[in-house]
Amino acid sequence: MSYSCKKEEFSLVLPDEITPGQKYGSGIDYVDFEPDLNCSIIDPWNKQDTNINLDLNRDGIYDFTLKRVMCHPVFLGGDCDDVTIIPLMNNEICVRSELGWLDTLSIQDTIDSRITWTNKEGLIYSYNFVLGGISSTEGFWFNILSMDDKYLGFKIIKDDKKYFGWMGMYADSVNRSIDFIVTDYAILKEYPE
Ligand SMILES: [Ca+2]
Repeated sequence: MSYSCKKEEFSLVLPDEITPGQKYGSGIDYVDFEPDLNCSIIDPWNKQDTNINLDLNRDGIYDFTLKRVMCHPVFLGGDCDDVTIIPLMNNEICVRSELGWLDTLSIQDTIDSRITWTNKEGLIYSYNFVLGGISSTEGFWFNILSMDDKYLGFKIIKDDKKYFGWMGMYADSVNRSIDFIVTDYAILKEYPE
């Protein structure tokens, strides 16, 4: 005797690329942050570091951490301020060349397997000033001053599948400091064919 089990046939499709800033289309999950995210240090006299954990595919597991660390204001040797993004688990971010600086992507670019990925901490902004010495500013984002202009590329790896995505970010000058505002994001998802 043989049994046959009739299974309902439907297959899921996962796109293998996304355009920076793309909000609509099959397999696109778009989220507008309300309010926007700002990894800023409110009171550097009291606390010199802060971070924001992000669960972008909303599965209850953090995917990336935005991090900021400053020198204590009383530190007389100079001034420092670092903003980075840390991929968690096996996730990755798009960087430009060997610098490890987070890349600024625009709508002409394509986020897919061919761009440069790393699962190491990526630099968004680094400012250093040594009293009586030289100041240095690093990163590609501090002069991105308008919204909906540049995007960071990310990749979440789950169950051996790659879910590409982007986040919109811009720099906002506040007094002598710079805030990095994350406005929205989109991530690929599987959808029925
Ligand atoms: Ca997650």
